[in-house]
Amino acid sequence: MASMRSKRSIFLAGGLVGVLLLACVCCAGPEVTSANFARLKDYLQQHPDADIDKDGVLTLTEARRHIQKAGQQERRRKNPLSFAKGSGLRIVMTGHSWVAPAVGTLPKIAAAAGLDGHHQRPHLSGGGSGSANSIWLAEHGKYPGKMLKDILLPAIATGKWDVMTWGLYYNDWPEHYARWIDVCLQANPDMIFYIQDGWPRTPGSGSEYDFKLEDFLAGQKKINVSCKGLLTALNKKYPGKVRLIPVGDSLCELLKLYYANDLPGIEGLSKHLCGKEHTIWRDGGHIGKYMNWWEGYVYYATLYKKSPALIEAEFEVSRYNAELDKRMRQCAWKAVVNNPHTGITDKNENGIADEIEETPRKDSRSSTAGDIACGAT
Ligand SMILES: [Ca+2]
Ligand SMILES: [Ca+2]
Repeated sequence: MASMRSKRSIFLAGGLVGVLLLACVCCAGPEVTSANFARLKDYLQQHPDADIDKDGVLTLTEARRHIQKAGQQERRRKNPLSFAKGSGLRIVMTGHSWVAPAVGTLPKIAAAAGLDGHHQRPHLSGGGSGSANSIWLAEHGKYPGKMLKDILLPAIATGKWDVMTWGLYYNDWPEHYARWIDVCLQANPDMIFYIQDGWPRTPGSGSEYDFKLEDFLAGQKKINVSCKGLLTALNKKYPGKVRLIPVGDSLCELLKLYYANDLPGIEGLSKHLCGKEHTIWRDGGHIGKYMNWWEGYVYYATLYKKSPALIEAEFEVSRYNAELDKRMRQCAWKAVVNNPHTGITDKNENGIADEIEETPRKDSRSSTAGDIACGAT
């Protein structure tokens, strides 16, 4: 109950500051303080510690700082800065709306795989505000129009995180990733880094029948060229440290099946074009219903170096269509083992990355992994 009151207080205070900021922008009058604004006066009475210089007057700057601090404390109470090492990975994550689906499903997939101690600490934000550069600025209170939001940096400083991930975005250059990497490696030299790439999208309008598989594959080819340049530059500076989460290649594997009429349960390319519910995309860019599981599988396959086809568990998507789920898992692993920037191979095709097998055996093919030809070619 006390927590609810506290959250409500923070919420109301946040609204209060928003109103005040607007007032300050609109009016070139005297400084707004508790001496001339009743709501600030009320806030000071409720939170006497907000008066930083103890002069008995609460300024707008003091109120903002107090609200920021209360927000940080609330976030840290809910999300500890560090965890003991288990069999799972401890992952700090940035990204945007194309990253968010996997952030939601990966913990459930990891738990179903029997991993304990899988922890995620995401700092996501929509569109360009979710880029590696933007999240860095937000964590330092330098993102235009946004309050300081230091979610990841205090956690990274504990040195108890294993992996950091980002979602590829326009105008993120190697130096934008490098400053994150430097901070991470200083705290934990064993950390490994992953960039989730993008995928091709449909035009905003038109008929689905106008789009050809070759067009999507050509779009992905361009994305792969960009990724190659980025990863090459970063691995030159941090040898073997920066890898790819190849969602783009994997989505193309799903598209190949779709165009081969072998993607059960998927009714169309994009909901905004065909009006159907179960589609690859919902608006031509963001992925459709249940595709969040597919993206989580790609993350799992890359980070844990195992095929999600080896997990004996049902999820929401498998209950919708078990065959679709099976193909999603296969397409995740296929892209991961075939993309050179993941660092993963599976020569004996048993669904376990060769690098984590103690004694990889040739020709010991698993019955559960690799038994679907994922893709038309
Ligand atoms: Ca004061
Ligand atoms: Ca293997």
